[in-house]
Amino acid sequence: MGSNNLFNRILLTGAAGGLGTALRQTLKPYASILRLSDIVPLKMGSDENADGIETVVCDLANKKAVYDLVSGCDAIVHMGGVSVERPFEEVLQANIMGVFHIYEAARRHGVKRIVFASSNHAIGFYKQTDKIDTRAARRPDGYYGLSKAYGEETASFYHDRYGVETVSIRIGSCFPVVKDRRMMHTWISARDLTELIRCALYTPQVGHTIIYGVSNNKEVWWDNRYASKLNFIARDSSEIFRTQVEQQPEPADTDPVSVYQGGAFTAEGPFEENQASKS
Ligand code: NAI
Ligand code: 15L
Repeated sequence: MGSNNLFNRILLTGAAGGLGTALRQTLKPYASILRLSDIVPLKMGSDENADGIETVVCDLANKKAVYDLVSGCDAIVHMGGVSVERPFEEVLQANIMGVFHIYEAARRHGVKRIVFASSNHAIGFYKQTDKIDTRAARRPDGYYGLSKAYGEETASFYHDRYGVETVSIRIGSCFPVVKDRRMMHTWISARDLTELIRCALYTPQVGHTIIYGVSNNKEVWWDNRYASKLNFIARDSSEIFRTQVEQQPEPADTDPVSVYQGGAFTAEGPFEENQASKS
């Protein structure tokens, strides 16, 4: 599909979330219809244009519901799911079963292109002194990171076996502002993420391509040379936040937030007490 062609219908999952709320306006120009979905009801803001927008409440853990959700779509931007470290059973339903249901539905409905919101937590146990490319072995930093590793491998399998193409974006930290020192390295602006998703939707023959979703920050840990075919050019940089971030107290050198690329996620869990109280 050329860059001027509209998709007929793009499905955006996780549309009620932080990124989904931003993306549902910025992705609209790329489709005649944007189908927004989330497990929670979607409320359109008073400043949002609802023309060409459909909304569907759907639990990604429900295979039949996801099959129906994907019907009539020709591309999927899969943002939905648990987005932080949580007990494995929660991650299993939303992220692992959820990804499987999305890919099965894509295969059965003939969807040819998926953009998968992977995460830096698929490689979070690399040290902040490491510089890695997208071929480095995964080092997930928790159940959440494991689910993103599973998502990337599912994308690879569905391409090899069924020809469904995916760009897996290992998103760094996409928030309106940089919150801490680590994010000076990992931050991506919503504008750069939108542009990266545009590249991921329109670049021909991506097969399964992994790319780090990061802005043009001064010091990055990630090398995107193997994703150069996407022609993604980041325009923003975390430098504008440096002065305010450096006013924060400096964490100890041994603190996980200073040691690992995944920061505090590497020390979350394992949730045994929470699990015991639930069962
Ligand atoms: P978020 O937590 O704000 O949004 C996720 C959305 O998924 C929520 O609206 C939630 O209701 C929905 N969801 C959860 N379980 C679901 C289920 N079973 N069925 C259907 N919907 C379900 O997260 P955010 O920040 O918007 O992230 C979006 C995606 O990007 C996530 O997949 C996250 O893992 C990924 N990501 C985000 C990063 C960031 O910096 N914001 C960094 C790396 C990855
Ligand atoms: C993620 O994967 C999370 O979804 C997001 O909430 C942030 O924690 C981000 O990674 C990060 O590493 O900053």
